[in-house]
This record gives sequence, structure tokens and C-alpha cells, in this order.
Amino acid sequence: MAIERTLSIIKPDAVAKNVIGKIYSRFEEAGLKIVAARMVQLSRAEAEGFYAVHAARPFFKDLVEFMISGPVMVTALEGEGAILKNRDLMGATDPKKADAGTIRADFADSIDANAVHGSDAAETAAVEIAYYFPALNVYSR
Ligand code: RTP
Ligand code: MG
Repeated sequence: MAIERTLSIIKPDAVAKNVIGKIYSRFEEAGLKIVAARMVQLSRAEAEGFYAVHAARPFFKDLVEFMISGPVMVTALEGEGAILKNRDLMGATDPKKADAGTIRADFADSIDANAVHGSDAAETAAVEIAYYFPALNVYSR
């Protein structure tokens, strides 16, 4: 399988719970490398832009409010099949439906406060990584 990059965001609920390190350990144990990272307090405009694909959905306003409720940890991950691997580690969007042992099953409280974001395809991964990191600040290793 090809080496890919994907964007992870540890959302405000998980940052507030002080589990950044525990979530990073899941990535590392699965063979994903952290190749860029920043803690960011998103502005409303940034959160709306990031989730623009969901702008017409009924949950959009709550999603934006939640994403700006505190700092997030934005991380670029690299590894074999990184996009799908990260989605598997995350578990289902609704933590009640997430498999045992996934990040959302273990750290998320609700479908709104669901601990992590992960890119869902190669195209979105490229756009999302570029949204947060100039190419020079992503370190393949
Ligand atoms: P994410 O983009 O954050 O990684 O989450 P995802 O792919 O698993 O889910 P997505 O469909 O992209 O939805 C983005 C976020 O919107 C919230 N959501 N709420 N109430 C609802 O029915 C609902 N559906 C989605 C979730 O917080 C989800 O992470
Ligand atoms: Mg999504």
C-alpha cells in the first residue's frame, strides 16, 4: 500500500480532557508518523471554511460552535494507507456506534463532541493539510 498523508484534528473536547498524548500513542502504535503539528484556536471563519462541505446540514452551526470552543491540535500523519488507517483508529462518527478500542469509543462523549477529525479521502487530505501547513513545514522522515 502507498505511503499517504492525512490530517488529524484532536478536537476541543479531547484537548480539554488532556488526552493528546494518549491519542498520539494510538497513531504511533499503528505505524503513523507525526510529520507536522500545531495547536490552534480556530476562528469562526476558519471553522466554517474547514467544514464548508457541511454548510447546508442542520448540524453545521453546532459543529462550528463546538470547533471554536477551545484550542485544537492539528496534526499531519504519514504512513502506509494513512487515510484509511486513521479513520479505522478513529471509529464511527457517533461514539455510541464506534467499535470498542477506537479513539471515539474511548474518548468521545457524543456525535458533536467526538474527539477527533480525520481526512476522508486523498483529495480532502491534500486540501486539509495545505489549509494548516505550508509544504515546507511538513517533515517526511
Ligand atoms: P470529521 O469530518 O470531523 O472527521 O467527522 P466524520 O467524517 O466522521 O463525519 P462528517 O460526516 O464529516 O461530519 C462532520 C462532523 O459533524 C458532526 N455531525 N453531526 N448530528 C449529526 O447527525 C451529525 N453528523 C455529523 C460530527 O461532529 C462530525 O464529526
Ligand atoms: Mg468528515
